[in-house]
Amino acid sequence: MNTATKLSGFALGLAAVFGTAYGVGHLAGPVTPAADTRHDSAGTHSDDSHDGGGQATVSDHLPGGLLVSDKGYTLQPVAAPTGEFAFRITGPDGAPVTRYDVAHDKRMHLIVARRDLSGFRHVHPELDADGTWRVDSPLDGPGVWRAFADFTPSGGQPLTLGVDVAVPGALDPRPLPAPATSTTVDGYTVTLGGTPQPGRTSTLTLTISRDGKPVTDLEPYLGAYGHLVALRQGDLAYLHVHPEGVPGDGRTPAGPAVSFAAEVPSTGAYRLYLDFRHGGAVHTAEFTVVAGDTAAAPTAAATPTATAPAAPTPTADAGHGAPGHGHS
Ligand SMILES: [Cu+2]
Repeated sequence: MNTATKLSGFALGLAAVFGTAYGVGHLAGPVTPAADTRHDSAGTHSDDSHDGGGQATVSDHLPGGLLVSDKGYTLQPVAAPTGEFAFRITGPDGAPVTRYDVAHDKRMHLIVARRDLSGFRHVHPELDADGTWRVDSPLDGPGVWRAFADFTPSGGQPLTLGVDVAVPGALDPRPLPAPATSTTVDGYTVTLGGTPQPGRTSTLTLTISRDGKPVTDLEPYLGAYGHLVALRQGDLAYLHVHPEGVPGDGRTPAGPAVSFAAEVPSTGAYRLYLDFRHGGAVHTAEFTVVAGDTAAAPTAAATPTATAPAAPTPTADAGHGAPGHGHS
C-alpha cells in the first residue's frame, strides 16, 4: 500500500519531468536529426554552431536506458530466427554502427529485464559485418521486456539505449519482492550493506559466502569482481554501478565483500542485480531496495489511507435532515 502510494506520486513526478524535457527539446531543436538542423541553417547560423560539438540533449538530465534514440544513435531490434535476438545501432548518418570501443571487456553489453523486473539477464552479443548484433535470445518467457544496449560508439560517448520487446504468451506478472538485505543464489548467500540515497553517492557493499564461509577467491568477471545494475521500478531507468577497485591492483581483495559507489536519481524502489563469477560460472544475486527511505517497510500502522474515509462529519449529515440515522 505504502509503496503503491509512493509510486503514484513518482509517476506524476515523471510525467512532469517528461513534460519539461519535451519542452526543452523543442526549444533546443530536434534530438536526433542533426543533419536536418544543418539543412535548415544552411545559411549562416553561427549561433547554432555549438550544437554539433556538444550534442547536448534532454538526455543529459535523464538516467540511462529511458530513450530508444539519443545523441543521433538509435536502438533497432531486427527480425531474427526463433531463439535468437538481433538488433542494430544506427548512427547519426542513419547507417548501422560497426565500430565500437571496448568497455568492461566487451563492445556491447545487452541487459534485459521483464517490465515487472523479473527475468534479468546480462549477455554479450556478436557483431556481424553489417552492423547486426546477434545473441541466443535471453527473453525467457512471455511478457513485455525492456532491452538495454550499453555501448560506446568509436569516437563517441558511452550510451545506454532501451527498447520494449513483446514476447507473445499468457502474461504472468509478478509483484516486486519485498526489500531485503540478504538473498541466496546457486548455493551462495549474498548480503547487502548500505542504502542508496538520491542525488548523492552511497557505498553499497555486497558480501558473498557459501556454506557459511566467506568466499575469498572470487574470479574476475568483465574486469571486476562484481557488476551491479540497478533498475528503477515504474520506468526501468537503468544504472550501471561501478565497483571500487579492480582485480590485480594490489589492494582489491577477491571477496568476500565487493563495494560499489552508487548514485540513484530519485527516491523509489529499485531492483539491484549483482553479477559475480565463482567456480567458473556467473551468478546473479537480486535485491529490492528503497532509496532514500529508511522507514520503507510497509505496515498497517503506516498506511494513512486506512483512516481517511472512516469518520463522516456530523455537520454534513445534519444538512440532509436525517439526524441520528447516519450515526446509529
Ligand atoms: Cu556486459
